[in-house]
Amino acid sequence: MDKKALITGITGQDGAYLAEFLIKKGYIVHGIKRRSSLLNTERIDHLYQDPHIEKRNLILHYGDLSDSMNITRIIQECRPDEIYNLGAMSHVKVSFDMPEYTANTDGTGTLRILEAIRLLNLKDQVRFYQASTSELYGLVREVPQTENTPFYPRSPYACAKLYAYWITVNYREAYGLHASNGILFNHESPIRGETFVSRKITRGLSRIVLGLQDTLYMGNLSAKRDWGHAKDYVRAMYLMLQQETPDDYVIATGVTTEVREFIRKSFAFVGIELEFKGDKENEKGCVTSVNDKTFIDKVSREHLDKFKHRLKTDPYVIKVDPGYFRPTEVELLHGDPAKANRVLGWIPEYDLDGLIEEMVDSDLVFMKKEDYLRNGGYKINNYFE
Ligand code: NDP
Ligand code: GDR
Repeated sequence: MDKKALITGITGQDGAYLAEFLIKKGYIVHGIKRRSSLLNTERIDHLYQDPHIEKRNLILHYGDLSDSMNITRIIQECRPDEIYNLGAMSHVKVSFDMPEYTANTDGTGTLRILEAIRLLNLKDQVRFYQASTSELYGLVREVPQTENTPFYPRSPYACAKLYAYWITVNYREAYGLHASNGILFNHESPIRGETFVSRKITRGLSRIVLGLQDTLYMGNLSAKRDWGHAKDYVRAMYLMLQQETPDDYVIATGVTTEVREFIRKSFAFVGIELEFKGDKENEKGCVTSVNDKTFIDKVSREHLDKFKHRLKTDPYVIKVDPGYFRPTEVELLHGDPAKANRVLGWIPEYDLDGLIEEMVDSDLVFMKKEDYLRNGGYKINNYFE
């Protein structure tokens, strides 16, 4: 019999990669999607099958983590072997604006699933994965962070995820549930949400070199993150649920990099050298040189001429807007994945340069399409945020 998995948050970055990964392994994947006024299944469009086909390997259910009856009914109907709880209000900055909703979805939402498993008497049949996060370390107590590093959350998001972490541990200890926490450090990809810093940079850069935008406004350039590729990270989620014994694992690359350096590396992929001048909210990223050949290879000759023309009057492509600062910031994350390496045999395949190159290339393709449409007289979006 085919194994069945249920994924909350299937329409998000990780949900899409995980669904693809599990389908390739022969799973029947059930996913929970939210009702929205616009279609929200773009990331899984290539996996989505006509609902009229009888035998499908991807089945979607309308639902929401704030609705316990709905969650319980979906679990009862699909009786999965594995549940991956990836659904969340996942934006740290936005969680300061929506703390109660974040607690309800990211914290209590996890409890709703665990309770449904218990009430439906499925605790011996279901394995549960909780999407925990390096944000739990917040104001870090040690460097690098391991499974034993104490938590110090710094946002409503992290506080909600702290509850979800511990309720997962509690259901494991109290009821013997096969429940594991993946303490995942930041992971990105070409389908990362547009307002997370990595994607904001690769999209902004693509728009700037194509002349669709002049300046990219950023927040805290000094924050350091341990960035990996989402494809590597969903493999780790799967591996956790294949273990005999449930446990909690740090998933990270072991390398930490400043936001400023992520920006510099991204621009370097299209042949642009940047220098940062000034400090705090007055810091700016200034173009100091352009490698014509790289720029032409990645973008085009026509755009090179326009870009150089623009530099004559304004070489500053990055500026800081304090509106993007967070009331309490997580300045440094740096994970130690030794346990995952040892126990799960998990080793990431991507490094940061490979990740950035894939993201820049993908966003250039997308923005070239936008440029083409604009030149053809069609309306394109501004993508303000
Ligand atoms: P995304 O923001 O890309 O996806 C979040 C998913 O959750 C989307 O499918 C979203 O639906 C869904 N969702 C949001 N609110 C609800 C709700 N109330 N009920 C049901 N579903 C909801 O996040 P990622 O894929 O990047 O992350 C996956 C999980 O991993 C999240 O829990 C995140 O907090 C956690 N995490 C992520 C890390 C990362 O670096 N990416 C690192 C560590 C943890 P919709 O598409 O409709 O918005
Ligand atoms: P994070 O990711 O908060 O770590 O949470 P994000 O990419 O939003 O921020 C990373 C760091 O970059 C700084 N930063 C900016 N961030 C954004 N979004 N926009 C900016 O303009 C900007 N400028 C600087 C931030 O201040 C921060 O220090 C992500 C999410 O996926 C969570 O769900 C997940 O749990 C953690 O990663 C691990």
